[in-house]
Amino acid sequence: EAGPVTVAARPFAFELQPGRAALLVIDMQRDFVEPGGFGASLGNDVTLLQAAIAPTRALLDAWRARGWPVLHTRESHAADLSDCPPAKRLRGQPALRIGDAGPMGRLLVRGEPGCAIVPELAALPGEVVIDKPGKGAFHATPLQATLQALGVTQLVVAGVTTEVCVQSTMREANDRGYDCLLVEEATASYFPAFKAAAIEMIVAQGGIVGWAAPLSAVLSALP
Ligand code: TIU
Repeated sequence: EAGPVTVAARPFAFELQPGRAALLVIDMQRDFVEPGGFGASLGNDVTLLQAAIAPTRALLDAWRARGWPVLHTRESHAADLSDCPPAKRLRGQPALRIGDAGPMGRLLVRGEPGCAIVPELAALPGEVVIDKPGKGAFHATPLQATLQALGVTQLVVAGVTTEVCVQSTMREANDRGYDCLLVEEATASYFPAFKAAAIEMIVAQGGIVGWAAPLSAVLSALP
């Protein structure tokens, strides 16, 4: 592979290593992005998340064209909910709970229509899909072993929602020694102010969690 390339990022340049930098697309599932799913059941305006689809697709196209590693995650549970802590399922007073049947099937249950990644971003054969019962993608998943097997040391991160599963995953990855770059247009939140704040939290203090950059800075840097 070629040597590192420099992405103009905050808080300072990100030295992206071709072939070592995986694209990690977090939870771009119908259950978060479309009406009638888990995100809507919590009272959220899901249309706010749809802006992340096209920029994430641009990253996928770039990674796929170069043959670089792509991984997707899905927040999901087994049909018997054995991997869903009662504290998660019973929290609050949502319209529907995890495992309840909605218009896209049972919320956040593997194999149900709503659990699928949105069609624009669906995984291609050979791409890794990690089913994760938590918000962070390392908790109770094979993600760490998978990244090690691929020789990945850096994560370029997209997906939803910025301050929940994306930030949790970036913090977990940071603690495991990965350099993480969040692509700003390729992530979204039900709370735009939380998205902005999460990005600031990540890059503050000399990149205490990682880096952030606009999509154009990433795409224009790729060899
Ligand atoms: N509710 C919310 O903002 N997010 C989640 O529940 N999961 C993810 O972020 N994927």
